[in-house]
Amino acid sequence: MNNILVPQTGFTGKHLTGEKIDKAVRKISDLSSIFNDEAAFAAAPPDKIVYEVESYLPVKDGTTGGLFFGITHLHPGMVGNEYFMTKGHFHKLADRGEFYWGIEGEGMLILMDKNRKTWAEKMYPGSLHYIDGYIAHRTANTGSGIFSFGACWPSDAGHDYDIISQHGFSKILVEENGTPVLIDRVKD
Ligand code: S6P
Ligand code: ZN
Repeated sequence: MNNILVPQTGFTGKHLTGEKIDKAVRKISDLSSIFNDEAAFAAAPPDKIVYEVESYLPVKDGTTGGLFFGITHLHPGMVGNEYFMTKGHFHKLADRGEFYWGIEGEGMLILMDKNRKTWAEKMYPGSLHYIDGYIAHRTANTGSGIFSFGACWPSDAGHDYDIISQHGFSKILVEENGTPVLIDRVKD
């Protein structure tokens, strides 16, 4: 025994391999109250996959001082004029930050502070994004192929989905004349 170990988990650049990988799939039917256009949401195929998340969770959820590492793959598509997007969340321990980085395809990181001020950053292969604590975050696929990005966050951060599922972000990302634009969300 020479104390040189072979890692049991790998990162191919786009996918995670090996042990302790958690996989989650989110379909249209899992995303009620996320999209603004309720009629378009009701007409969308419920079994269509919107995004998949692979996460390497080397320590127990809630552990102070540990880190989690994940890759999200957002499929291309629209609900009405809104791009396919993730649910979005604040962290349960609200001061916990996170890194995101673009791997493949084109997307947008949509951010909102506690005062409901919303802005967005373009994501593309090689883009790097620091998400400060107390900032809600969600991503949207603005391209025509798969949009994949990486994430690294503290293992005690947790996820608070309730505020977003009840009140949304104050702005939504829609396609206008083939271009993504962030507009005020007016619920009819
Ligand atoms: C976790 C990190 C990502 C998201 C993933 C799906 O803190 O931000 O791994 O979980 O992109 O988004 P959501 O909003 O459905 O968790
Ligand atoms: Zn997060």
